[in-house]
Amino acid sequence: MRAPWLVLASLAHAQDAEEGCCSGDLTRDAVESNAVESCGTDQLTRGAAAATTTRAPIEAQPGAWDIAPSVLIQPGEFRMGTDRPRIFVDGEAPSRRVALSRAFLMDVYEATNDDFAAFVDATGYVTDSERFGWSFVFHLELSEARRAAIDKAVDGVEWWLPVNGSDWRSPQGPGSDVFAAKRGAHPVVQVSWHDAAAYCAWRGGRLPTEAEWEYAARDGRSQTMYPWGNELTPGGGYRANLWQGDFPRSNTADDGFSFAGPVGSYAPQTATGIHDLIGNVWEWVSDWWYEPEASAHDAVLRDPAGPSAGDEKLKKGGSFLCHKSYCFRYRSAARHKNSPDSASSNNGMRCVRDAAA
Ligand SMILES: [Ca+2]
Repeated sequence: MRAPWLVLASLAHAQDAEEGCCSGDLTRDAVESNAVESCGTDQLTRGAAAATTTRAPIEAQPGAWDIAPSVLIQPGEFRMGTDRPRIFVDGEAPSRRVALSRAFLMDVYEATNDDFAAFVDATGYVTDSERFGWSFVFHLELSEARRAAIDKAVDGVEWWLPVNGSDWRSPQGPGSDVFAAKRGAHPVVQVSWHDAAAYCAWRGGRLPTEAEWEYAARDGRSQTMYPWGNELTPGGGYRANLWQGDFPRSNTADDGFSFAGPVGSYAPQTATGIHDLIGNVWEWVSDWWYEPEASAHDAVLRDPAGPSAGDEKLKKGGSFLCHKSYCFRYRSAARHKNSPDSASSNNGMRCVRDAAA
């Protein structure tokens, strides 16, 4: 049975971690070693035991781009990042001038279970979570009996539990089939960066760079906190699926959803008509993790795409687990990371495509 001290420890950690995070730090190794002390899901990596088999390249399927609607984003300049970082260690600062030279199409919605099923049906693709045989699930998404049967956790983020049999089709493990539960319009989760990149390649697109993602999210308002402005709930209305209540134990779900909800459940977050950039699920972007150079503040960076190699991939937007008390990462400038084979029940993606393609 799951020891109560683990729950108590997690709550104490949450209260102490003003700059903490809700969906980084999840590594496969962390579960086995039980020795990682930082927070969030970038501890949720999987280790090197599996998923080392080389996959066949994914071919773009003609017409697959059009299985989901997209909008045209025109090229332009903006200030990326912020000079008022809320989580300094995440490399939110400094702001820097960025120019994007090419127009691109961006998915209006996060990729859904229905979308991902079309990809799997066409290619027979096997995700990293299926190869490993398990993935990470937020504790409240499981029944008390299921939680009690799991005797492993990650130090500091004990609300993330390794669940055998959890994958994109059954994000909370056996018995949680998304199609049986009519969750086809929910964002696909339990997908690694590898899986996300493969899906976008099949669509004839790619993952956005961090710069493209943030440019689309800023929507011409160069330094606002959120895509729609500086107020989280303008006029009292919710614009994103986040966490209300006392993380990680009590979620009042005032925004309508305790966990991930159907894509497009709120009004578009940008004038271009894009939904759920902030909240619902984290979105992988193509860049390897890096921290911006201070010297880049006044230089114009053209089409930045991050370093050529690394150990962890960037993700943007925050998720339904984000709360200001613990994971204030539901902002346009916020960023976080995970190993490219990690997957969790609050991480998905959306794709882009060069407009000229
Ligand atoms: Ca919510």
